[in-house]
Amino acid sequence: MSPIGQIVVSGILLQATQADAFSQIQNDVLLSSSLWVNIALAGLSALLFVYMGRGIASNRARLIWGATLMIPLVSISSYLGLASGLTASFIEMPAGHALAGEEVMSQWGRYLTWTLSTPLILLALGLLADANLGSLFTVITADIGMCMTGLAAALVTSSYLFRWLFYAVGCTFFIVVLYALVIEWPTFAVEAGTSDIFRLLRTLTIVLWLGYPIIWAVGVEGLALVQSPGLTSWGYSVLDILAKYVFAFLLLRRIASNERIVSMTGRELATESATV
Ligand code: RET
Repeated sequence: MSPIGQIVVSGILLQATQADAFSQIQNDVLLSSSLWVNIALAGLSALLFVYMGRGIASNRARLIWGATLMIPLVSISSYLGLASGLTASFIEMPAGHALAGEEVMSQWGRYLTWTLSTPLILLALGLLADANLGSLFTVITADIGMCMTGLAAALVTSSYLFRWLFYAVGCTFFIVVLYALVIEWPTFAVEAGTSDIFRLLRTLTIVLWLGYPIIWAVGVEGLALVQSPGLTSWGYSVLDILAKYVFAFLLLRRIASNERIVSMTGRELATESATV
C-alpha cells in the first residue's frame, strides 16, 4: 500500500477506536461520572484559586500561585481528552497477562497529562521549601520520566515482560522524587521558615502518590485483579481530587495568609532574624 494509503487507513482506524472508546465511556455511568465529577471540580477550583490569589504580590508567592492555578486547568484538558475518547483506546493484552488476547480499555491520556500536572505540583512544593535549582531540576525530570515510562508500560503490547520492565523503571524514577520529598526538601523548608505547611503537604503528597502505582498494578493494565474500568477510573479520580485540588487549596490558603514568609528565601530570612 502507498504511504498516503497507509496514512488514510491509520486515520480511519484511529477514528474508529476513538468512537468505540467514546461509546464505552458514555454507556458506563460509573466510568463517565468519575470523569465529569473531576471536570466540574477542576473548573470550580480554577475559579476559587483565581479569587484566592487576587492579593498576592511578591514574586516567589506569585510563582507558586501561578503553578498552583495551572493544576486544575491542565486537569480539565486531561479529563476532556478521556471523556471524549480521544486519549483512551482499546489495546490487546499480550500472552502472560491475565486477560491475554482480550481488548481492554486503557486511559493512556492520564499518564500523558500527568507529565504536565505533576511537575507543577512539585514546582509549587519545591518553591515552598526553597529547594535549590539543581534539586528542583532533578526531581521534576525524574517525575516526567516516571509518567512517560508509566505511559509506555500501559501501551506496550509486544510482551508482558516489557510492561513490567517499564513499570519498574517508572518506580525507580519515583524513588528519586520520594527521596527529595522525604530527605532533602524538609531541611530546605526548615531554613526557609515554611516547615509546618511543607510537612503537611509533603505527607499528603507521599501518601496519595503511592496510591497511583498501586492502582496501576492491580488494575487491568497490570495484574487485572480489579477489572472494572469504572472502579479503576474512580480510584485515580479520588486520588486526583485530593492530590490536586485539596493540595492546591491548602497551599494557596497558607500563601495568601502568610505571604511575607513565603516571599522570602531562606537566606533573606536568616539575615532578617540576625538583625532583629
Ligand atoms: C505510574 C506507573 C509507573 C510507576 C509509577 C507510577 C506513578 C505514578 C504517580 C502519579 C501521580 C499522579 C498525580 C497526578 C495529578 O495530576 C506512572 C502509575 C511509580 C505517582 C499526582
